[in-house]
Amino acid sequence: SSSKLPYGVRAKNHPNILVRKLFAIAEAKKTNVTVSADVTTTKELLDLADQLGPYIAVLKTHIDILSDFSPETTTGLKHLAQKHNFLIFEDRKFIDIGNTVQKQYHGGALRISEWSHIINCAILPGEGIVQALTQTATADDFPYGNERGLLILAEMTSKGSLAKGEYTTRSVDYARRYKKFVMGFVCNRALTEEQSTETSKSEDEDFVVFTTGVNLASAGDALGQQYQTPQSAVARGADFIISGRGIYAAPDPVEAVKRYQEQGWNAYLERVGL
Ligand code: 5BU
Repeated sequence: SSSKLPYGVRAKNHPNILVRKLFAIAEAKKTNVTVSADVTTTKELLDLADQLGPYIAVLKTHIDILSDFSPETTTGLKHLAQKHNFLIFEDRKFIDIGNTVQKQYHGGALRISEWSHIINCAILPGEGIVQALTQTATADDFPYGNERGLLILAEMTSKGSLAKGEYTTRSVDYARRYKKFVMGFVCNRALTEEQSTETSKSEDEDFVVFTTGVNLASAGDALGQQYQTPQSAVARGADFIISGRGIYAAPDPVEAVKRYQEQGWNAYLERVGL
């Protein structure tokens, strides 16, 4: 399966331009780390992005937790993404009818489509949510064309998560149906062998796996979060490991991100046999 192939090979063959860019960044910077920058002021967010930028492939945001969000927040983020060569992933988890999510994604108060390369959605509303977001991002007048992608939230890390079984299988079905915009999944393992009666794996399919809940120092938190190490996440199929508090709340976030980078990268080398 594609998880045994080096990022560089996947970059060359991939039909989706944004995925190519993502794998090329990983290869160039030797990192599969996504930092979840869950701080609550613009200054903290931009400082973190500038400090950690050299060691990450993707910066994940929750833009709605900032107490002082303004256009300066996203102008700053875009600038730092260019300076350090990383992608931005707004973890907005769209979950509504198609007509609503189109307006939440493109336009609105947060203008997410303008600055976030990667977004995600849950499929609780059904296939229509994926169809609607794909329609917006592939329209002739959509200004950011090939530089945007969608991850389907196929599983969650929290205790008792209901994102399993048929929900997860459907996530894979919809990804296969809307490959133009869907680049992969947020999930806890490679889903490439997931098969339903409706869709089956195609020869050239190569979905990207982002795994959250990565932490070297802790097994979980008091609110149901469950952690694993970079090594175990990558061994189970993560192409990109997402860590928040393990990095930004460490005494020295730069020292921490370098540790996650090294461990995530070594686990990747081991998985692909390099
Ligand atoms: P942490 O500090 O590493 O626990 O932060 C994890 C981040 O990933 C946080 O922003 C969550 O909103 C996000 N997350 C998650 O923890 N688990 C999931 O299943 C998904 C997202 Br989807």
